[in-house]
Amino acid sequence: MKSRKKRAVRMMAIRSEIASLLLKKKRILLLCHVTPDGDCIGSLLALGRALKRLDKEVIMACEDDIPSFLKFLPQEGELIKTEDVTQSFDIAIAIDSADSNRLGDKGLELFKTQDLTINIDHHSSNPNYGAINYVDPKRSATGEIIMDLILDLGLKLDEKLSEPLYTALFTDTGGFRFSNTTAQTLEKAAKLVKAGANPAFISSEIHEHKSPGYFKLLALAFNRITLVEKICYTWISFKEVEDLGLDFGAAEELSTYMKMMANIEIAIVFKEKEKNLVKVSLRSQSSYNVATLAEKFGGGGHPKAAGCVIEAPLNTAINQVLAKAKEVS
Ligand SMILES: [Mn+2]
Repeated sequence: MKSRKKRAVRMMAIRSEIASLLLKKKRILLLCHVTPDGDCIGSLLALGRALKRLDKEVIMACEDDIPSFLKFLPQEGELIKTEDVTQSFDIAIAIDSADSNRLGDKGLELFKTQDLTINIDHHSSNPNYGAINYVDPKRSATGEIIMDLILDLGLKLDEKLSEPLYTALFTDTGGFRFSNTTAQTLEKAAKLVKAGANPAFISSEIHEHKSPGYFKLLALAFNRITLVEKICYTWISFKEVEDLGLDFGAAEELSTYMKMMANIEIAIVFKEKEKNLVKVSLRSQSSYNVATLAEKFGGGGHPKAAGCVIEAPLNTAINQVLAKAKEVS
């Protein structure tokens, strides 16, 4: 209990240090990770909008395109590509990025070359790569930390801030279903709804705008689900994604569906991004720690949800992960 209290005090001290730096400095760069998700885009937009209200010069940048299910969040031109960032900043903040490499090539270069770097995240595998690090694995989403930070900055939550924050919490908890959902998460979600976030609208934007191709892709993947002992896996090739007119970020929740299968330990989705580049999504249904497995391939994440990228043909990647999966438990 004592050490838990000490930790909470230390975390609060780091947060207020970050808040006072943000109040002092003028030019701030916010960066999210590659293949951005609802937590990083939502956190980025909420913090960026908050800082603009404090008359800061804010640039919000992402290495990759925003996936279609999150296009309802940013306003036109609000979020730019890292390759279009030309100015320099007093502070660069990495948001929700478990590792500095997750910022992308250009993102990492931008991050490293600014005066002060801050790393705000909730992945336990985060190696504290910033000059200042606020990494709290007890939070369901980075959005929880950003919400506290915005309140520390003395701002009031309204619809423009609460919509992206609610999206962050909602997506990283799988709609408040995953084991990372805590009383604190739900209390925060309730505050966000009171401040103007519309749960039905946000949920519908995220889940109910699927193209016919999306269902065809799921059908392909479901059809070839394979069970090896308590491991359930499937795969998708980049050609299939392309032929259905989808982008790489499509069917991201495939691993969540797979996890619904009874009596499995882990679910794995192998998704080929391009030739010889495979994104691996790992989900645990048990005490099996998938972050440990992901780390063996240079990836990371949470004990029950993790991922890695393997440079190899699809078949080789599958065999490598299955072989290692049996060593971890
Ligand atoms: Mn997250």
